[in-house]
Amino acid sequence: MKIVIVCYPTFGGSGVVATELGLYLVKKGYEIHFITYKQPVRIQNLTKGLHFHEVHVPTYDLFKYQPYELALSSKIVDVVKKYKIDMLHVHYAIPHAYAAYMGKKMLEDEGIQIPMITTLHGTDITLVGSHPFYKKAVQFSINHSEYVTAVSQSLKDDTERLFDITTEIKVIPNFIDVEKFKFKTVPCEKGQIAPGDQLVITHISNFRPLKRVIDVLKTFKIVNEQLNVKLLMVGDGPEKERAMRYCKSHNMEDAVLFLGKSNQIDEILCFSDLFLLPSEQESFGLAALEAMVHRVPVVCSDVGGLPEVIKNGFSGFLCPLGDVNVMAEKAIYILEDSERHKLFKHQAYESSKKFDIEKVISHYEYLYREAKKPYSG
Ligand code: GMT
Repeated sequence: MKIVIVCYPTFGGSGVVATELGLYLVKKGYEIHFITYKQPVRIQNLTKGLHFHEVHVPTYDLFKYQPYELALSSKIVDVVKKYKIDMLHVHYAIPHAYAAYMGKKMLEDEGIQIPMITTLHGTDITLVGSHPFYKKAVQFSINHSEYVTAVSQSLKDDTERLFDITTEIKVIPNFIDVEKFKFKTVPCEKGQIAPGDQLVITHISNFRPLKRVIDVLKTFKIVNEQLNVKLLMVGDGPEKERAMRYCKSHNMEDAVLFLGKSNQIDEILCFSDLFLLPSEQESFGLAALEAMVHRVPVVCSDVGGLPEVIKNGFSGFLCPLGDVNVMAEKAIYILEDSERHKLFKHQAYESSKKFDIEKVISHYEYLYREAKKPYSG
């Protein structure tokens, strides 16, 4: 089957999910065509069956905003026709679902019918999509997709609460290649970061306000008063400077390392002892799942889809949003006793198996087969 995947090419969760899905499908014999404005970061080489088509938007002075959706829908039309594509799978509703719908309509005009699957990832619904400026267009493109998927039950519920949805939404969670992490293939060179028996707490995000990075620092500060710990802050974004200023004003500069955007997430998680994710909203929490597969227990806020990923008291703890005292208490509980810590590490890994790539992707494959049926004539 030949599938076009439209996604963001960046480090963000939706782009990672779309890219890993495409790469896995290629291994299974599908022909995958990524359409986006830059080669996705997780794709190093284009191999047989794996294509990338760049959406180029030339700047023109008349436009205050360059019309990316137009260029994207035209590119979709070209690629579908040239490669005889069977299916469009768009990740993140804005503006991808809208642009794909336009592409689909243009193709219909030429007698080409193509089904479209839209995968909702989170902020496209909860933060941006439901804004009155976008709501009508997002709702329209969701309702005109043949199939719609959401990455958690919580996101499905949010979508149905915030929009008038007429298409059934199927829940297909984020996934991880558990087999790849079964044995530690990368050497965990913890010594370079944390000397002796110092414990490493990690936070990875895009440092947007909803990630509440100051809560990470406040929680860490309490833990640091009782245990020998170091904090790794991985990623970059609007709240990073504020976070750095917080560390300076609280004399935490030696205990907190800001590593910026990293290509070495596996290496970092390999020597991490605990993961903090105090987000205000998280439709699934792919970063938490990535931590778990590396045997890192997670202390996070009890919001969105996180309770579907973290089993409270087993793979980590779900805490009231913004309650840094409870988060610190739970982090200390896990870390202070090495036997208990070992158990939580094992349980975090065991919990990650529920989201193994093999199991989850079969749900997408089922949808592809279903969506193709009426069009195969
Ligand atoms: O918030 C992020 O980390 C980025 C964002 C995105 O859209 O790329 O992530 C969203 O999609 C991920 C993949 O489905 C989910 O795991 C994240 O929980 C979700 N983020 C939020 O809901 C805030």
